[in-house]
Amino acid sequence: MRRRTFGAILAGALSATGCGGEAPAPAPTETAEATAENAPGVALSDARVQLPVVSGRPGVAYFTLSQANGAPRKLVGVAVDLAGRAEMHETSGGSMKPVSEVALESGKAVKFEPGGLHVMLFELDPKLRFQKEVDLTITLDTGDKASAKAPVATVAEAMEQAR
Ligand SMILES: [Cu+2]
Repeated sequence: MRRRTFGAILAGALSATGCGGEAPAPAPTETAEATAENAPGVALSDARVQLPVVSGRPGVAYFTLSQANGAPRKLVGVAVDLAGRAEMHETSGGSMKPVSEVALESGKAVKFEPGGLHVMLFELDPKLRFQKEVDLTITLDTGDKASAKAPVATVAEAMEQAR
């Protein structure tokens, strides 16, 4: 009985330290083995972050996500280190609106790129300006995640690279 209690306390302590001092994550279910690196069948590439011209304005992030196989999935969230909040948006006809999910299909790539789908980054940590790259993490409707290193560029640098 005593052993059991100790085990439960230990498990609680471990899960609390696993998420950086924030509220403990919900107990993992059947996707327990999924980590930030192994959303099955999904490839995250070409991730990049662009800082705003004027500090205090939102930044933007782009990436390509593709699904090699399996049942259709949905992209439901994006997070970028040192950005307090990230929102998926879609530009069409000169204006943009928030998008809550993006469908993924086997064999197709979804591109977040200038002029189309993009991620707006709000509440930027001033430290972001001094990073060469940060982690960009996507979340699927299954709860699976995938991460990639996203180089950080100022708008001027990004324009230079695009020439
Ligand atoms: Cu936007």
